[in-house]
Amino acid sequence: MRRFFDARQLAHAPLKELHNGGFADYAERPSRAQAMAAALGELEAPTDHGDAAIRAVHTPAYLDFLKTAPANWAEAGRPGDVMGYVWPIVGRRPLTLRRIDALVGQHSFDASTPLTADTYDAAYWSAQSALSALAAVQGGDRAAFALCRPPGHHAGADYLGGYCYLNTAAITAQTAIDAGVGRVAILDVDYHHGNGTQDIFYDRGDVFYASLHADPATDYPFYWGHADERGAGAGLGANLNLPLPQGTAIAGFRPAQATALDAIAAFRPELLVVSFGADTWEGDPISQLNLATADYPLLAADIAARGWPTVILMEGGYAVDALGNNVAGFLSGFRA
Ligand code: Q9C
Ligand code: ZN
Repeated sequence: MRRFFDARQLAHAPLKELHNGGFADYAERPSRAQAMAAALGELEAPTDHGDAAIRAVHTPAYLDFLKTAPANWAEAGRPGDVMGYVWPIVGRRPLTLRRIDALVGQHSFDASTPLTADTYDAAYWSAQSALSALAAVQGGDRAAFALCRPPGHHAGADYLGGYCYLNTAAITAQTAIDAGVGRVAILDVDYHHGNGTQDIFYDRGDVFYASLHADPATDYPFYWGHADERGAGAGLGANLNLPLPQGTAIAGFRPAQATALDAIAAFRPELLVVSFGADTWEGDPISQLNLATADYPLLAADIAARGWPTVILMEGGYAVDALGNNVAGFLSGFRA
């Protein structure tokens, strides 16, 4: 299986995030990618596909914000990385504001996703890795992997959050649709609900989103991912959330994944995009599911058995020492 990664993805390195009432070292750190790269061996540099695919998903105002916020923040005398500290509550009237402090609140939903001068470039190359994996599959490969970092599934059309800036899964799915693929399914098996991906395709019938994740009644991102969110308009029925209780192990996870795969099969996708997170692992420092390293090849084999051309994109996973084995295991199961 071809695997894509660009060294420019490493430059994004925020210092701290707000975590449980204090500032903690940023969990989505460059060493994650280095650990995965060490375990996976040779990785291919992506082709630069340009930014049309990024602009097909994200709004012009948001992309402008991502590119200009770090300089505007510094100019306003704000030390450190760009991070929101005031947000418009739901229902607040739309306002056109220029002040950087207000803009960051309008384009984010948490205080754990700082923006640095290197962020846009790293996220751009993360998206190019995803697009290169898509190109491999469109070229006839059965499956391909992109070591996306920063991750993407929490980013919406006009907002960042959850360590995510550009939604790589959405960019991949939309690019396939624009190339003439009729139906794309996204299977999200990261620990967290992929709120950004859900939002982007919520009223669309051509992209099916299915997610397994810790119940948002107890877990981030709280405001999305509940079982009664089933899509809207033309997308009604094309969104499937399967929240799992904290502590769920393979005995609960595997049948839930089968439920998601059955729903995807009924949709008859021409392409599958997998948002893969290894933060479902039992030792993950910020998560509460109980998958073992040996479970990942099995879960991947269950997906592979369905036979759909598949683009696998990296999302979360924060136990840096275990990450390489968990990701390599998942990919090995897919090959089987
Ligand atoms: N105190 C991904 O896995 N932090 N993002 C939660 C809990 C945000 C995870 C704070 C977790 C985001 C891609
Ligand atoms: Zn996650």
